[in-house]
Amino acid sequence: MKGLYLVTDRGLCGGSRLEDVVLGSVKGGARYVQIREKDQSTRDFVEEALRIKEILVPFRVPLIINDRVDVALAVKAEGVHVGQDDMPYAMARRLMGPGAIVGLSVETWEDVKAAEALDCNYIGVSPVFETPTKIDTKGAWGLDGLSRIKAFSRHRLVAIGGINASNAAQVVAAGADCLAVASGVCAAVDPQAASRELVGLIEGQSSMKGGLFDD
Ligand code: TZP
Ligand code: MG
Repeated sequence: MKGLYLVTDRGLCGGSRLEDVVLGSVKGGARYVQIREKDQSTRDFVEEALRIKEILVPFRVPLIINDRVDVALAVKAEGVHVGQDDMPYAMARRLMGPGAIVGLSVETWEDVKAAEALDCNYIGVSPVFETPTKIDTKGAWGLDGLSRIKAFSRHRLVAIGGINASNAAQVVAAGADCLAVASGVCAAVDPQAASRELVGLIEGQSSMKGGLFDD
């Protein structure tokens, strides 16, 4: 399984509507979309998630909600992504159910080791590179850290942080199954073209195809 995983950031969309960025990205081949909202009211978050879900349905692209299990349940999203300071993984899994996609960020080796005991659908290697999109991190894993996690972990790896067309192939070569990208798509002049380029780079590094639901 290889694929482009869009992580939304409304603040990076410039003059474009987030919905148009999402539509462009899935037309360009994004396989997963995570809505990440850090300072939006619950009402606005839920309404935005419903609008985006409608966009994704015809593409059969799963909707993943960052942090907010309540929002994910309310809009019947296919998944949720939790970090180490969010609702504990086991609680999120219990609420979302066994068929949902539940992803977990790993920021330290302790997180990577602890995740081995969990049935998460993937671990988010966070961040691979330093990025202005998220500055409250515990430092970057680098390609070397990513390779070491690949060698150690039984989980699929979603790499995130500072990934763009200039480094995507290297990140896949280092062991990423999916590339999660925010600014590289949201801030692009043409999100569809940017997504298509990233998908091409991922597929160029991979002979395998599939999805997070595939085993
Ligand atoms: N988690 C770790 S890095 C990051 C998140 C949400 C931001 C990724 O954004 P970008 O612009 O693709 O570096
Ligand atoms: Mg979080």
